[in-house]
Amino acid sequence: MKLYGSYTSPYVRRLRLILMDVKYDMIDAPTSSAEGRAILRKLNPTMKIPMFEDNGLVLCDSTVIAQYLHEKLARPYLSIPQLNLLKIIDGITDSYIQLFLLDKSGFDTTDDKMYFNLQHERIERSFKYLENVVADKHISATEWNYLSISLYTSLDWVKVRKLHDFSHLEAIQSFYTAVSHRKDVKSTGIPA
Ligand SMILES: N[C@@H](CCC(=O)N[C@@H](CS)C(=O)NCC(=O)O)C(=O)O
Repeated sequence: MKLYGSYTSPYVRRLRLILMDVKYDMIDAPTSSAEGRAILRKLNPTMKIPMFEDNGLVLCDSTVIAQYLHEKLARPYLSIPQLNLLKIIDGITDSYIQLFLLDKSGFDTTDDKMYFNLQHERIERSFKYLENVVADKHISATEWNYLSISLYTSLDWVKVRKLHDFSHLEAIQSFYTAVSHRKDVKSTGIPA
């Protein structure tokens, strides 16, 4: 099994966390480097990470890769309502990835422009929604599964990149603090 990605990507980190006790090869292929892009170009038309390869099967989306791995490792995957929550977490993550790339491309993403406003509204509404979900314990630090892993990796990415301050959201902040102490979370931390 080969996982292609970077050590900074929140999507790749989710898979690194579910593969903690499994033998696999991690291939460093960041989308921001020419070398990384050359590796991805050979197999992955989306040119996004994570990408995963096993016995000639190439998968290029974290949700699909996670489903494949849970089936292969005979672990229970997420229910439909949990997958829906995962997509709300992904909504925030994807919007911030877009804003991050736009910012790196020289745009001022705080400008009052339709595209930027759409991302900001999605992010704000999704954070408020997830605050209630976490307060109601539908995602919890004590239930370590692909959903809690995904929420944590996205929260940590937006925090480390200084993209979003969620400290006023009590349930999310407590979840984040509790999970931060985990050994596997520490060992997969985003490099400075
Ligand atoms: N839906 C994809 C999203 C993956 C994604 O956006 N990855 C980012 C890195 S965290 C990426 O490859 N960005 C490069 C680009 O958008 O060109 C998944 O869940 O795997």
